[in-house]
Amino acid sequence: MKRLLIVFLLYASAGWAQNPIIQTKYTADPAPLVYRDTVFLYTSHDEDNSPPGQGRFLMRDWLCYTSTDMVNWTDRGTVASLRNFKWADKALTGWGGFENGAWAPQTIERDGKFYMYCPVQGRGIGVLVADNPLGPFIDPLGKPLIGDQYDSIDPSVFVDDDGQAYLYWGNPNLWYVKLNKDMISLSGEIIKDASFAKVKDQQDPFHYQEGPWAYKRNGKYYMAYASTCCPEGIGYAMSDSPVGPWTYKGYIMRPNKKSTGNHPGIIDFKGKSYVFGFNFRLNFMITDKHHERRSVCVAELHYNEDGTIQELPWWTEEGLQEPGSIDPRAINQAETIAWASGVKTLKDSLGAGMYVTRISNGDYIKVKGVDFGESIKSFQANVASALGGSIEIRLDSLGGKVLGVCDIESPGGSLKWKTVATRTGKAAGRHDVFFVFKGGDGDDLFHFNWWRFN
Ligand code: FUB
Repeated sequence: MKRLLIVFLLYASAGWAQNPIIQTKYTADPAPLVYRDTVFLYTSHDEDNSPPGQGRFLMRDWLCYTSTDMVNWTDRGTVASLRNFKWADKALTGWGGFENGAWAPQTIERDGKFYMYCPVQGRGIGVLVADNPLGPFIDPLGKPLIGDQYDSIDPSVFVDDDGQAYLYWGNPNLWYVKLNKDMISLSGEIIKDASFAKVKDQQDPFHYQEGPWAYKRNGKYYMAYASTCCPEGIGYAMSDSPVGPWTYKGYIMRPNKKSTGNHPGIIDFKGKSYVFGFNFRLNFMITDKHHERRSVCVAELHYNEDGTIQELPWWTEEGLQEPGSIDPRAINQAETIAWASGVKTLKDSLGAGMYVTRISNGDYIKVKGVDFGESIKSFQANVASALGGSIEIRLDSLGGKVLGVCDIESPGGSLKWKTVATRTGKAAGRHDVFFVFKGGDGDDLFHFNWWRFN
Protein backbone atom coordinates (compact mmCIF):
# COMPACT_ATOMS: atom_id res chain seq x y z
CA MET A 1 0.00 0.00 0.00
CA LYS A 2 2.85 2.38 0.87
CA ARG A 3 4.41 1.86 -2.62
CA LEU A 4 1.14 2.83 -4.37
CA LEU A 5 0.90 6.00 -2.35
CA ILE A 6 4.49 6.87 -3.18
CA VAL A 7 3.93 6.45 -6.93
CA PHE A 8 1.00 8.85 -6.66
CA LEU A 9 2.89 11.34 -4.54
CA LEU A 10 5.85 11.31 -6.94
CA TYR A 11 3.50 12.01 -9.81
CA ALA A 12 1.71 14.74 -7.90
CA SER A 13 4.91 16.55 -7.08
CA ALA A 14 6.12 16.48 -10.68
CA GLY A 15 3.00 18.54 -11.41
CA TRP A 16 3.81 20.97 -8.57
CA ALA A 17 0.81 19.78 -6.59
CA GLN A 18 0.22 21.53 -3.27
CA ASN A 19 -3.24 20.07 -2.43
CA PRO A 20 -3.87 18.40 -0.10
CA ILE A 21 -1.54 20.44 2.06
CA ILE A 22 -0.71 17.67 4.56
CA GLN A 23 0.49 14.33 3.21
CA THR A 24 1.99 12.69 6.33
CA LYS A 25 -1.36 12.18 8.14
CA TYR A 26 -5.05 12.24 7.29
CA THR A 27 -6.51 15.57 8.41
CA ALA A 28 -10.02 17.06 8.24
CA ASP A 29 -12.22 19.90 9.52
CA PRO A 30 -9.65 22.71 9.13
CA ALA A 31 -9.89 25.57 11.64
CA PRO A 32 -7.25 28.19 10.82
CA LEU A 33 -6.32 30.87 13.37
CA VAL A 34 -4.17 33.84 12.38
CA TYR A 35 -2.06 34.83 15.36
CA ARG A 36 0.67 37.42 14.87
CA ASP A 37 2.55 36.47 11.65
CA THR A 38 1.57 32.80 11.69
CA VAL A 39 -1.39 30.65 10.65
CA PHE A 40 -2.18 28.01 13.27
CA LEU A 41 -4.18 25.37 11.45
CA TYR A 42 -6.10 23.14 13.87
CA THR A 43 -7.53 20.00 12.34
CA SER A 44 -9.34 16.88 13.30
CA HIS A 45 -7.48 13.64 12.58
CA ASP A 46 -8.65 10.57 10.69
CA GLU A 47 -6.61 7.58 11.79
CA ASP A 48 -4.70 5.62 9.12
CA ASN A 49 -6.62 2.49 10.08
CA SER A 50 -10.14 3.97 9.75
CA PRO A 51 -12.24 1.04 8.54
CA PRO A 52 -13.96 1.04 5.13
CA GLY A 53 -17.44 2.57 4.95
CA GLN A 54 -19.07 5.98 5.11
CA GLY A 55 -19.46 7.52 8.55
CA ARG A 56 -17.11 4.99 10.16
CA PHE A 57 -14.94 7.66 11.76
CA LEU A 58 -11.94 6.84 13.92
CA MET A 59 -11.00 10.18 15.45
CA ARG A 60 -9.20 10.44 18.79
CA ASP A 61 -7.31 13.71 18.79
CA TRP A 62 -6.82 17.18 17.35
CA LEU A 63 -3.69 18.31 15.51
CA CYS A 64 -2.08 21.64 14.75
CA TYR A 65 0.09 22.78 11.82
CA THR A 66 1.68 26.21 11.43
CA SER A 67 2.81 28.24 8.46
CA THR A 68 4.09 31.74 7.80
CA ASP A 69 3.92 31.45 4.00
CA MET A 70 0.85 29.23 3.35
CA VAL A 71 2.85 26.59 1.45
CA ASN A 72 5.32 25.14 3.97
CA TRP A 73 3.46 23.62 6.93
CA THR A 74 5.11 22.56 10.18
CA ASP A 75 3.58 19.62 12.01
CA ARG A 76 3.12 20.62 15.68
CA GLY A 77 1.64 17.26 16.60
CA THR A 78 -1.38 16.49 18.77
CA VAL A 79 -2.54 19.51 20.78
CA ALA A 80 -5.54 17.89 22.48
CA SER A 81 -7.38 14.59 22.52
CA LEU A 82 -10.49 12.88 23.89
CA ARG A 83 -8.44 12.28 27.01
CA ASN A 84 -8.54 16.02 27.78
CA PHE A 85 -12.24 15.55 28.59
CA LYS A 86 -12.96 13.33 31.57
CA TRP A 87 -16.66 13.38 30.63
CA ALA A 88 -15.91 11.91 27.18
CA ASP A 89 -15.96 8.41 28.67
CA LYS A 90 -18.29 6.92 26.05
CA ALA A 91 -16.07 8.18 23.26
CA LEU A 92 -13.03 6.74 25.00
CA THR A 93 -14.43 3.33 25.71
CA GLY A 94 -15.65 2.90 22.18
CA TRP A 95 -18.38 3.86 19.81
CA GLY A 96 -19.50 1.12 17.49
CA GLY A 97 -16.30 -0.61 18.47
CA PHE A 98 -13.84 2.28 18.10
CA GLU A 99 -12.61 5.25 19.99
CA ASN A 100 -14.26 8.13 18.18
CA GLY A 101 -15.70 11.56 18.64
CA ALA A 102 -12.85 14.08 18.30
CA TRP A 103 -14.67 15.96 15.56
CA ALA A 104 -14.38 19.48 14.10
CA PRO A 105 -12.78 22.00 16.53
CA GLN A 106 -12.09 25.73 16.43
CA THR A 107 -9.54 27.71 18.44
CA ILE A 108 -9.69 31.46 19.07
CA GLU A 109 -7.42 33.88 20.92
CA ARG A 110 -8.79 36.41 23.40
CA ASP A 111 -6.73 38.60 25.74
CA GLY A 112 -3.70 36.35 25.43
CA LYS A 113 -5.53 33.09 26.14
CA PHE A 114 -6.43 30.42 23.60
CA TYR A 115 -9.85 28.80 23.72
CA MET A 116 -10.33 25.57 21.82
CA TYR A 117 -13.94 24.47 21.28
CA CYS A 118 -14.08 20.74 20.70
CA PRO A 119 -17.08 18.57 19.90
CA VAL A 120 -17.06 15.08 21.31
CA GLN A 121 -19.64 13.57 19.04
CA GLY A 122 -22.68 12.36 20.96
CA ARG A 123 -21.45 13.87 24.24
CA GLY A 124 -21.52 17.63 23.66
CA ILE A 125 -19.10 20.47 23.00
CA GLY A 126 -16.27 21.13 25.44
CA VAL A 127 -13.89 24.05 25.77
CA LEU A 128 -10.17 23.88 26.51
CA VAL A 129 -7.96 26.79 27.57
CA ALA A 130 -4.23 27.41 27.13
CA ASP A 131 -1.71 30.24 27.46
CA ASN A 132 -0.08 29.22 24.19
CA PRO A 133 -1.68 28.35 20.82
CA LEU A 134 0.05 24.97 20.93
CA GLY A 135 -1.11 24.19 24.46
CA PRO A 136 -0.96 22.58 26.90
CA PHE A 137 -4.77 22.83 26.88
CA ILE A 138 -6.82 22.08 29.98
CA ASP A 139 -10.56 21.59 30.51
CA PRO A 140 -11.52 24.33 33.01
CA LEU A 141 -15.14 23.17 33.36
CA GLY A 142 -14.83 19.41 33.71
CA LYS A 143 -18.14 19.14 31.84
CA PRO A 144 -19.47 20.04 28.37
CA LEU A 145 -20.13 23.72 27.63
CA ILE A 146 -22.98 22.63 25.33
CA GLY A 147 -24.73 19.39 26.25
CA ASP A 148 -25.57 16.57 23.89
CA GLN A 149 -29.11 17.81 23.18
CA TYR A 150 -28.53 20.43 20.49
CA ASP A 151 -27.10 18.61 17.45
CA SER A 152 -23.86 19.33 19.28
CA ILE A 153 -21.07 19.19 16.73
CA ASP A 154 -18.95 21.63 14.71
CA PRO A 155 -18.51 24.68 16.95
CA SER A 156 -17.53 28.01 15.40
CA VAL A 157 -16.71 30.99 17.58
CA PHE A 158 -16.26 34.65 16.85
CA VAL A 159 -15.88 37.87 18.87
CA ASP A 160 -17.63 40.96 17.49
CA ASP A 161 -16.08 44.44 17.53
CA ASP A 162 -18.09 45.32 20.65
CA GLY A 163 -16.48 42.42 22.53
CA GLN A 164 -19.53 40.14 22.47
CA ALA A 165 -18.56 36.55 21.67
CA TYR A 166 -20.86 34.13 19.85
CA LEU A 167 -20.69 30.36 19.60
CA TYR A 168 -22.44 28.65 16.66
CA TRP A 169 -22.71 24.93 15.93
CA GLY A 170 -24.97 22.17 14.75
CA ASN A 171 -26.10 19.46 12.36
CA PRO A 172 -28.75 19.52 10.89
CA ASN A 173 -29.75 22.84 12.50
CA LEU A 174 -27.66 25.91 13.18
CA TRP A 175 -27.69 26.93 16.85
CA TYR A 176 -26.04 29.85 18.59
CA VAL A 177 -25.50 31.34 22.03
CA LYS A 178 -23.70 34.39 23.39
CA LEU A 179 -20.63 33.69 25.50
CA ASN A 180 -19.50 35.66 28.52
CA LYS A 181 -16.17 37.46 28.36
CA ASP A 182 -14.53 34.48 30.10
CA MET A 183 -15.30 32.49 26.91
CA ILE A 184 -16.17 29.42 28.98
CA SER A 185 -19.71 30.25 30.12
CA LEU A 186 -22.96 31.03 28.33
CA SER A 187 -24.72 34.38 28.39
CA GLY A 188 -28.43 33.89 27.75
CA GLU A 189 -30.48 31.33 25.92
CA ILE A 190 -29.40 28.81 23.33
CA ILE A 191 -31.23 29.71 20.12
CA LYS A 192 -32.04 27.71 17.00
CA ASP A 193 -31.29 30.11 14.14
CA ALA A 194 -34.52 30.94 12.34
CA SER A 195 -33.03 31.67 8.90
CA PHE A 196 -31.37 28.26 8.69
CA ALA A 197 -34.22 26.33 10.30
CA LYS A 198 -35.66 23.61 8.13
CA VAL A 199 -39.42 23.89 7.79
CA LYS A 200 -41.34 20.82 6.66
CA ASP A 201 -42.62 21.06 3.06
CA GLN A 202 -40.89 24.41 2.53
CA GLN A 203 -38.00 25.05 0.18
CA ASP A 204 -34.64 25.38 1.91
CA PRO A 205 -32.41 27.72 -0.12
CA PHE A 206 -29.53 27.40 2.39
CA HIS A 207 -29.07 23.62 2.17
CA TYR A 208 -27.24 23.94 5.49
CA GLN A 209 -25.75 20.65 6.70
CA GLU A 210 -23.06 21.31 9.31
CA GLY A 211 -19.62 22.88 9.75
CA PRO A 212 -20.54 26.56 10.27
CA TRP A 213 -17.70 29.09 10.03
CA ALA A 214 -18.74 32.53 11.33
CA TYR A 215 -16.73 35.71 10.78
CA LYS A 216 -16.99 39.42 10.12
CA ARG A 217 -15.28 41.26 7.29
CA ASN A 218 -15.60 44.93 6.34
CA GLY A 219 -18.65 45.32 8.58
CA LYS A 220 -20.54 42.36 7.07
CA TYR A 221 -21.24 39.08 8.84
CA TYR A 222 -20.59 35.79 7.06
CA MET A 223 -21.73 32.26 7.78
CA ALA A 224 -19.98 29.70 5.59
CA TYR A 225 -20.92 26.03 6.01
CA ALA A 226 -20.97 22.58 4.49
CA SER A 227 -23.98 22.77 2.20
CA THR A 228 -26.01 20.22 0.27
CA CYS A 229 -25.83 16.56 1.02
CA CYS A 230 -24.29 14.40 -0.16
CA PRO A 231 -21.72 15.22 -1.51
CA GLU A 232 -21.24 18.47 0.36
CA GLY A 233 -20.12 21.75 -1.14
CA ILE A 234 -19.43 24.97 0.74
CA GLY A 235 -22.25 27.52 0.81
CA TYR A 236 -22.45 30.87 2.54
CA ALA A 237 -24.91 33.43 3.83
CA MET A 238 -24.48 37.07 4.82
CA SER A 239 -26.13 39.31 7.38
CA ASP A 240 -25.94 42.76 8.96
CA SER A 241 -25.97 41.17 12.39
CA PRO A 242 -24.21 38.23 14.07
CA VAL A 243 -27.59 36.68 14.86
CA GLY A 244 -29.22 37.10 11.46
CA PRO A 245 -31.50 37.25 9.66
CA TRP A 246 -29.18 35.60 7.13
CA THR A 247 -29.48 35.78 3.36
CA TYR A 248 -28.24 32.84 1.31
CA LYS A 249 -25.60 34.03 -1.17
CA GLY A 250 -24.59 30.91 -3.04
CA TYR A 251 -21.76 28.42 -3.24
CA ILE A 252 -18.15 29.14 -2.43
CA MET A 253 -17.54 25.68 -3.88
CA ARG A 254 -20.06 23.33 -5.45
CA PRO A 255 -20.28 19.74 -4.26
CA ASN A 256 -18.22 17.18 -6.11
CA LYS A 257 -18.83 13.46 -6.10
CA LYS A 258 -15.13 12.85 -5.43
CA SER A 259 -15.84 13.80 -1.80
CA THR A 260 -18.84 13.09 0.40
CA GLY A 261 -17.95 15.91 2.78
CA ASN A 262 -16.42 19.35 3.01
CA HIS A 263 -15.91 21.79 5.87
CA PRO A 264 -14.91 25.47 5.56
CA GLY A 265 -12.33 27.48 7.51
CA ILE A 266 -11.73 31.02 6.20
CA ILE A 267 -9.03 33.62 6.97
CA ASP A 268 -7.36 36.77 5.71
CA PHE A 269 -3.57 36.50 5.90
CA LYS A 270 -0.84 38.80 4.61
CA GLY A 271 -3.17 40.64 2.23
CA LYS A 272 -4.97 37.64 0.74
CA SER A 273 -8.03 35.60 1.67
CA TYR A 274 -8.09 31.81 1.88
CA VAL A 275 -10.65 29.05 2.29
CA PHE A 276 -9.67 25.65 3.70
CA GLY A 277 -11.68 22.46 3.36
CA PHE A 278 -10.93 18.83 2.62
CA ASN A 279 -11.01 16.10 0.01
CA PHE A 280 -10.40 12.33 -0.07
CA ARG A 281 -7.63 12.41 -2.64
CA LEU A 282 -4.98 10.53 -0.64
CA ASN A 283 -7.45 7.83 0.42
CA PHE A 284 -8.65 7.20 -3.13
CA MET A 285 -5.10 6.96 -4.43
CA ILE A 286 -4.52 3.85 -2.37
CA THR A 287 -7.94 2.21 -2.53
CA ASP A 288 -11.21 2.47 -4.40
CA LYS A 289 -13.05 1.95 -1.09
CA HIS A 290 -14.35 4.87 0.91
CA HIS A 291 -12.65 5.18 4.30
CA GLU A 292 -13.12 8.28 6.44
CA ARG A 293 -9.55 9.37 5.64
CA ARG A 294 -9.69 12.98 4.56
CA SER A 295 -7.04 15.54 3.67
CA VAL A 296 -7.11 19.30 4.21
CA CYS A 297 -6.89 21.52 1.12
CA VAL A 298 -6.70 25.28 0.64
CA ALA A 299 -7.53 27.79 -2.11
CA GLU A 300 -7.33 31.54 -2.47
CA LEU A 301 -10.68 33.26 -1.99
CA HIS A 302 -11.78 36.44 -3.77
CA TYR A 303 -14.45 38.89 -2.62
CA ASN A 304 -16.44 41.13 -4.93
CA GLU A 305 -16.87 44.86 -4.24
CA ASP A 306 -20.21 44.22 -2.53
CA GLY A 307 -18.68 41.64 -0.19
CA THR A 308 -20.04 38.58 -1.96
CA ILE A 309 -17.61 35.74 -2.64
CA GLN A 310 -16.51 34.49 -6.06
CA GLU A 311 -17.30 30.82 -6.58
CA LEU A 312 -14.26 28.54 -6.74
CA PRO A 313 -13.79 25.31 -8.65
CA TRP A 314 -13.38 22.10 -6.64
CA TRP A 315 -10.01 21.83 -4.82
CA THR A 316 -7.33 21.95 -7.49
CA GLU A 317 -4.31 19.65 -7.29
CA GLU A 318 -2.00 22.62 -7.85
CA GLY A 319 -3.34 24.42 -4.78
CA LEU A 320 -1.54 27.60 -3.79
CA GLN A 321 1.55 28.59 -5.71
CA GLU A 322 2.83 31.14 -3.18
CA PRO A 323 6.64 31.36 -3.42
CA GLY A 324 7.45 30.13 0.09
CA SER A 325 9.94 31.70 2.47
CA ILE A 326 12.44 29.47 4.23
CA ASP A 327 15.68 30.78 5.75
CA PRO A 328 18.25 28.05 5.02
CA ARG A 329 20.72 29.28 7.66
CA ALA A 330 18.19 28.89 10.48
CA ILE A 331 17.50 25.50 12.06
CA ASN A 332 14.54 24.22 10.03
CA GLN A 333 12.42 21.41 11.36
CA ALA A 334 12.30 18.39 9.05
CA GLU A 335 8.53 18.31 9.62
CA THR A 336 8.23 21.70 7.85
CA ILE A 337 6.97 20.40 4.54
CA ALA A 338 5.49 21.73 1.28
CA TRP A 339 5.08 18.22 -0.11
CA ALA A 340 6.17 14.83 1.21
CA SER A 341 6.20 11.41 -0.31
CA GLY A 342 6.13 8.22 1.72
CA VAL A 343 7.12 9.56 5.13
CA LYS A 344 5.25 10.07 8.41
CA THR A 345 5.77 12.33 11.43
CA LEU A 346 6.01 11.41 15.10
CA LYS A 347 6.85 13.05 18.40
CA ASP A 348 9.92 12.18 20.46
CA SER A 349 8.59 13.06 23.90
CA LEU A 350 12.13 12.76 25.34
CA GLY A 351 13.23 16.03 23.83
CA ALA A 352 13.62 16.15 20.05
CA GLY A 353 9.96 17.06 19.53
CA MET A 354 8.39 16.25 16.16
CA TYR A 355 10.50 14.44 13.58
CA VAL A 356 10.14 12.72 10.22
CA THR A 357 10.05 8.94 10.27
CA ARG A 358 9.09 5.84 8.20
CA ILE A 359 11.76 6.83 5.67
CA SER A 360 12.42 4.34 2.85
CA ASN A 361 14.56 4.48 -0.26
CA GLY A 362 13.10 7.00 -2.73
CA ASP A 363 10.89 8.87 -0.27
CA TYR A 364 11.33 12.61 -0.25
CA ILE A 365 10.38 15.97 1.26
CA LYS A 366 9.99 19.15 -0.73
CA VAL A 367 10.50 22.53 0.95
CA LYS A 368 9.28 25.52 -1.04
CA GLY A 369 11.10 28.83 -1.53
CA VAL A 370 14.42 28.35 0.25
CA ASP A 371 16.05 31.76 -0.06
CA PHE A 372 19.80 31.07 -0.17
CA GLY A 373 20.80 34.67 -0.84
CA GLU A 374 24.57 34.36 -1.22
CA SER A 375 25.83 30.89 -1.85
CA ILE A 376 26.09 28.25 0.86
CA LYS A 377 28.93 25.76 1.38
CA SER A 378 27.70 23.03 3.69
CA PHE A 379 24.63 21.21 5.01
CA GLN A 380 23.86 19.82 8.46
CA ALA A 381 21.13 17.39 9.43
CA ASN A 382 20.09 16.17 12.87
CA VAL A 383 19.20 12.52 12.52
CA ALA A 384 18.86 9.27 14.40
CA SER A 385 19.71 6.15 12.55
CA ALA A 386 18.20 2.72 12.63
CA LEU A 387 19.51 1.18 9.40
CA GLY A 388 21.32 4.17 7.89
CA GLY A 389 21.18 5.71 4.44
CA SER A 390 21.70 9.14 2.97
CA ILE A 391 19.96 12.42 2.12
CA GLU A 392 20.41 13.63 -1.43
CA ILE A 393 19.83 17.38 -1.65
CA ARG A 394 18.38 18.47 -5.00
CA LEU A 395 17.34 21.86 -6.32
CA ASP A 396 13.92 22.68 -7.80
CA SER A 397 12.78 19.19 -8.79
CA LEU A 398 13.29 15.53 -8.02
CA GLY A 399 15.66 15.30 -10.98
CA GLY A 400 17.25 18.69 -10.32
CA LYS A 401 20.90 19.55 -9.61
CA VAL A 402 22.41 17.55 -6.73
CA LEU A 403 23.74 20.02 -4.22
CA GLY A 404 25.24 17.40 -1.94
CA VAL A 405 24.75 13.99 -0.37
CA CYS A 406 24.72 13.63 3.39
CA ASP A 407 25.56 10.12 4.62
CA ILE A 408 23.93 8.71 7.71
CA GLU A 409 25.82 5.83 9.20
CA SER A 410 24.19 2.78 10.67
CA PRO A 411 23.54 1.83 13.30
CA GLY A 412 23.28 4.78 15.65
CA GLY A 413 20.16 4.04 17.63
CA SER A 414 16.58 4.71 16.79
CA LEU A 415 16.20 7.89 18.88
CA LYS A 416 19.87 8.74 19.50
CA TRP A 417 20.07 12.08 17.78
CA LYS A 418 23.29 13.31 16.21
CA THR A 419 24.19 16.02 13.73
CA VAL A 420 25.85 14.97 10.49
CA ALA A 421 27.23 17.29 7.80
CA THR A 422 28.41 17.41 4.22
CA ARG A 423 29.96 19.98 1.90
CA THR A 424 27.60 21.23 -0.81
CA GLY A 425 27.88 22.72 -4.27
CA LYS A 426 26.92 26.32 -4.82
CA ALA A 427 23.33 27.60 -4.63
CA ALA A 428 22.21 31.20 -4.59
CA GLY A 429 18.82 32.89 -4.78
CA ARG A 430 15.45 31.24 -4.13
CA HIS A 431 14.90 27.54 -4.85
CA ASP A 432 12.65 24.69 -3.90
CA VAL A 433 14.76 22.07 -2.11
CA PHE A 434 14.08 18.33 -2.35
CA PHE A 435 15.53 16.04 0.33
CA VAL A 436 15.55 12.66 -1.40
CA PHE A 437 16.17 9.73 0.93
CA LYS A 438 18.35 6.82 -0.15
CA GLY A 439 19.19 3.50 1.44
CA GLY A 440 18.70 -0.23 1.32
CA ASP A 441 15.60 -2.25 2.03
CA GLY A 442 13.45 -1.39 5.01
CA ASP A 443 10.87 1.28 5.66
CA ASP A 444 12.55 2.95 8.63
CA LEU A 445 16.06 3.79 7.42
CA PHE A 446 16.58 6.74 9.77
CA HIS A 447 14.74 9.58 11.47
CA PHE A 448 15.15 13.22 10.46
CA ASN A 449 14.79 16.00 13.06
CA TRP A 450 16.15 19.26 11.59
CA TRP A 451 18.42 20.70 8.90
CA ARG A 452 20.30 23.85 7.96
CA PHE A 453 22.79 25.15 5.41
CA ASN A 454 25.87 27.26 6.15
O1 FUB B 1 -15.04 15.08 11.09
C1 FUB B 1 -16.22 14.59 11.64
C2 FUB B 1 -17.40 15.33 11.09
O2 FUB B 1 -17.45 15.19 9.69
C3 FUB B 1 -17.36 16.83 11.32
O3 FUB B 1 -17.69 17.21 12.58
C4 FUB B 1 -18.27 17.26 10.24
O4 FUB B 1 -18.20 18.64 9.97
C5 FUB B 1 -17.80 16.41 9.09
O5 FUB B 1 -16.66 16.97 8.50
